[in-house]
Amino acid sequence: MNSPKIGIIMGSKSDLPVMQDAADVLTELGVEYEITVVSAHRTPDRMFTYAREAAGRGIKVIIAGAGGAAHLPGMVASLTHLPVIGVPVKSSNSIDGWDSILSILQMPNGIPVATVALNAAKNAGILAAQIISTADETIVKNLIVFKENLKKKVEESAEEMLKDLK
Ligand code: C2R
Repeated sequence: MNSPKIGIIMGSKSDLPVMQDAADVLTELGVEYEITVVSAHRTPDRMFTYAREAAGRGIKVIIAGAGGAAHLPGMVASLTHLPVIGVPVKSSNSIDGWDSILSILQMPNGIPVATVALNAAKNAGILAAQIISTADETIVKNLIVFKENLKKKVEESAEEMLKDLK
């Protein structure tokens, strides 16, 4: 078994129902990952250690999900040179999701966080796999199959719709 290339972190275990989608799509794409809870607010020392040590452990991309005053992705990005993908989570303490989105999206110049749509952990997983695939032909092949299946599903649903309308 290879060492994990993607680190999935989230501000609370309550984010897991959303963040699980990132883990599931990475499994489908054949990408090793690790997954844990790290909070900038509640566990600042743990966040500091995680962000500072991730690259040394072989992590290539970090996916960070958080809700409400979602400072985790940006703070992690400030502590590492690794690309960070932020997942805004519509959590129990989020007013309407915009708070999570804007606190991850509106980063100052110099510290980017690649922000996906609200609760879009699946896209974060796909994007992380695409970044890793620039140096891994197996993942390129898996991504091509994945995209081909997406296309097939749409074509099949279009055919079914046509049959239902007849
Ligand atoms: P609880 O359910 O544990 O109260 O957490 C979490 O990501 C979660 O969505 C509620 C929400 O608080 C968020 N949280 C953050 C951070 N730590 C926890 N946004 C952080 O450091 O950014």
